[in-house]
Amino acid sequence: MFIVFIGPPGAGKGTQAQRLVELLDIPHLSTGDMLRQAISQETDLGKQASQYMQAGKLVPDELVLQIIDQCLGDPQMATGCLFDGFPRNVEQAKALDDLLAKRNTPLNLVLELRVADEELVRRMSARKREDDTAETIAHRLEVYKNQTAPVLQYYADRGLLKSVDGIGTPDEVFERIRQCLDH
Ligand code: B4P
Repeated sequence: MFIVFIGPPGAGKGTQAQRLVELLDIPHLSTGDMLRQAISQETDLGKQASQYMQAGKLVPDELVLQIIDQCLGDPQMATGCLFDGFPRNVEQAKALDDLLAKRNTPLNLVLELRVADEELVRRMSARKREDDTAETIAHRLEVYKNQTAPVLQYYADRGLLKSVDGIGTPDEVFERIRQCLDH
């Protein structure tokens, strides 16, 4: 099963993704985690990605798509995975369609996690990650509205989108996600 997990920054995608991959027993592919790992290991990719992440911008598509293409080549990903934080713009969504079509493995479901801006700011401010300064958070919310929100329409038009209320305890949110999967 191939699932895409979309939501604004700080919505709790990473938090819920960990539970979801355990439940479904599929690999977890988080572009954010992979980029942060590349930065901490000071790889070429990390050096290129760092300036964008610090500024709250999207990392260029060609870098992100290289990672995804490489990961999808792994036999562990042959029958499914959870894409967490990817795709983040319509170009990435189209590129993912092409990559999956080449492998004859269409996307099964797109889950949107919905959280209001005030709560997002509260969660990210409490997290204190390097890219969670007030200025960067504000920019990331803008980027989400301008570049990532259109991806929701892209998937809604294909009948793949299901939306989940992300307000509540992590257990409550996960229960809603489980109900979505049951349907
Ligand atoms: P990501 O790593 O994807 O992270 P995120 O959107 O900031 O957070 P997430 O939604 O996973 O929230 P979390 O569970 O941590 O992106 C970081 C950056 O990487 C981007 O800005 C971009 O620069 C770059 N990037 C990544 N993918 C890219 C792509 N495809 N293309 C280009 N650039 C890309 O939760 C947030 C906090 O809330 C945590 O502290 C958590 O404990 C808390 N929380 C979670 N659930 C909660 C709940 N129910 N109640 C209260 N608190 C909760």
